[in-house]
Amino acid sequence: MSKYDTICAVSTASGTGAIAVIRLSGTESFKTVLYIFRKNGKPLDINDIEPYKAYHGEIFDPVKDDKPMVDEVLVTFFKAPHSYTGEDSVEISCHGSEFVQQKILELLVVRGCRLAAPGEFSKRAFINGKLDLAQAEAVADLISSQNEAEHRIAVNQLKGGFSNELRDLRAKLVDLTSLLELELDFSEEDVEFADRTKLYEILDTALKHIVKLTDSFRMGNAIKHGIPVAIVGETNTGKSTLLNAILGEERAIVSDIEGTTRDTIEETFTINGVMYRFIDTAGIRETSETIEKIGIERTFKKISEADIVIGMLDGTKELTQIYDAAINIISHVNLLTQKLLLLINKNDKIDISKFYSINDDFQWQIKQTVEKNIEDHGGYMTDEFCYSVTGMDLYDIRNLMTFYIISAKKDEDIEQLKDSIRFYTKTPKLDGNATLVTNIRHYEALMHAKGSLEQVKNGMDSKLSADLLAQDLRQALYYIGSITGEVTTGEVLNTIFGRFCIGK
Ligand SMILES: Nc1nc2c(ncn2[C@@H]2O[C@H](COP(=O)(O)OP(=O)(O)OP(=O)(O)O)[C@@H](O)[C@H]2O)c(=O)[nH]1
Ligand SMILES: [Mg+2]
Repeated sequence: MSKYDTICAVSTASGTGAIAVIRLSGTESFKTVLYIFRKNGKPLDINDIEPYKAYHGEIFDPVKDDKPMVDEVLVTFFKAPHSYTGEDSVEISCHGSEFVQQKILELLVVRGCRLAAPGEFSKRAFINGKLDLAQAEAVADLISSQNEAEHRIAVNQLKGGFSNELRDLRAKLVDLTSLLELELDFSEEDVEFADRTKLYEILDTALKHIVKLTDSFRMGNAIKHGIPVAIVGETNTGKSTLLNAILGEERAIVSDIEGTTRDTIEETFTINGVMYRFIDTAGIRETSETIEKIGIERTFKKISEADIVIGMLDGTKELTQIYDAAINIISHVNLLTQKLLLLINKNDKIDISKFYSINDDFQWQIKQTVEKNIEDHGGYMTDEFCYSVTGMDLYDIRNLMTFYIISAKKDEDIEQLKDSIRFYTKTPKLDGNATLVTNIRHYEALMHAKGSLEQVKNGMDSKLSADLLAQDLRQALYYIGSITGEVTTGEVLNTIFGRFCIGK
């Protein structure tokens, strides 16, 4: 299989649409199409083709005696290197019938074209230097983007914003390496050319830069996959009912049997342009049942990964039980980094006046739990701080139990809840140039680079020789280069492009 063979694929979504686009790329693509294309009943001469112009005509079957028309089409020719792949390419816009699409592909394959593998067009664009790896991955992100924030990140990455930042970073580190390597050449003479203070300075800026990028991953990931909102609480509190109500569909099974939900159920939902990932979890209770136990372990894992935790409490229970359940939930979140919304559910079945006079002892316990939580995570409670992490002031915390008394079965309560969720979400400030890392491959490479740079720093602290320092620096350079594909292996390319769809 030569890198130069000509490939073809349907590039539009599979199924029947008004039109479909079939794409070809490779040295033979013009010739192949001309063999099955006629304009005004006549074939076109390859030398007369004007690229970037749409030709109206017919695809016909040249093998059959009567040379029947297959479809009426528009054909555009792209001359290398000015095409997506950097090779000669052709796009055939045909009618969207699946039969027509398959028939045209068949005619192309009979003429020697090969069906493209997933992502092969983008892979060729990368090999031919039209896109770097991060940009090629941005193409995939752009195609799958579902909201404004996702779209903006993908466009920025596609335009090369992220790649440029990495190039700057790399340039700094290359400077550093060459300074150290200069010392190597004179190692016999035991001199230090590279000013160590200057080295520390460059290293620190590079590290800061990397940390900024890796820190953005949590946000980037939230934008790409939805901000995680875990719905947790004891069994039968109405968690699944709430999930269904938010989504407006019967996604999770609801029943009055305790322990109905055994596994986590995740579904995305967009509120005011921000995508959330709501996670219904197995109800927390003491159980000896193995599978349910695993489910509950997952619940705790989901709590720790969520940005927002919705703690469901059953309002029909005894006050003391509700308080205990609330305290249990509070103690499982990190109020410094996570938002907690405690909901007392089933208000349609209770007399809410029972919450008006809260038992002092329990108020005090809840306040203690909140304060301890914040202190445990290295924070300090002031009224202002309390508000910033919980969205409630100290007074509210003391009266936590009177806060959100809702019914998961009442539409107006659900609408209010959605408003609160939106209100408590710190939306990322995304100016057009903000670089957010959204790709796990990039994140891992940056974390490795960070590790290597920290090694260099430690090495300098303990006065390691220049050659050992340079070795770690080269490692860092390798990892950064792997993001844009400056250094890469065939295997890595295959995994990356293999995740694309065919025709991309
Ligand atoms: N009256 C009333 N009943 C509710 C409300 N929300 C949920 N329920 C009922 O409470 C019972 C349990 O609801 P689920 O949503 O299955 O509870 P869950 O928390 O998911 O329970 P597990 O999956 O067992 O942990 C069902 O019978 C629901 O119809 C509510 O606001 N009012
Ligand atoms: Mg459930």
